[in-house]
Amino acid sequence: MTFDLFDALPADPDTPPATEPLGPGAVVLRGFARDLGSALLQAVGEVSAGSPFRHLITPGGLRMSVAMTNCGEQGWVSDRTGYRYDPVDPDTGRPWPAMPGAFRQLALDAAEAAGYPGFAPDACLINRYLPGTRLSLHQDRDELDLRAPIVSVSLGLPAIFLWGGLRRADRPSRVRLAHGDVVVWGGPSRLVFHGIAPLAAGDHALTGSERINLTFRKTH
Ligand code: MD3
Ligand code: FE
Repeated sequence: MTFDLFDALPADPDTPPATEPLGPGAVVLRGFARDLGSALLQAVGEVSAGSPFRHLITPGGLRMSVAMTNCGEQGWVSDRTGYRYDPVDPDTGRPWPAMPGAFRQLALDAAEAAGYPGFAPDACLINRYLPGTRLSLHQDRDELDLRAPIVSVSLGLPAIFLWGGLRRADRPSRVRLAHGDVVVWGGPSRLVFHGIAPLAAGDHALTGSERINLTFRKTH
């Protein structure tokens, strides 16, 4: 066993990305998607050309602050009647754009790196944040198979992720998610309450004033 001063230096940008356990079944893969950032963002542009970003209405009648679109066989939507996965974009009347191959491969690779081999998502929800946009504490439980993990990819401006517990009242901890960070949530962490604090203003080289988040899910 050796220890020297190099151990105290900041990580070389070329070293493999670190994996940080976040909780039972949940890991942060720091920078896992960093090199893919511009290709992923270009694909987001193509998806949103077919199914534009929109502010969904919650069952309670509130307009969501985050703008959303989807790609893949299923898309998450909300309206006055409730939340659901739908194979058709209600705004265009057409199926959601196909999931780009680079998205599918990244989700598979990240899930495997986190210990969930063979992840085959049928939905990718794309969230767009501008300064001030927030996502209040919620659980994701509209998916039929809660054994599959969710893979999330952060692009553009950094955000503070709020990570609570299994009860809404559990006080959340705060985790900074930056461009290229990938988080895999499975096992006992799949049903934790979580959210995003209001986005701070900034200027990112690839997205300007935006944060984009991809969440890959197996819904059926
Ligand atoms: C933990 N999105 O779309 S991604 C969501 O950054 C959502 O846009 C946030 O929460 C965002 O539902 C957070 C991280 C995330 C996604 C789903 C989870 C964490 C999760 C599901 C269960 C537990
Ligand atoms: Fe969520």
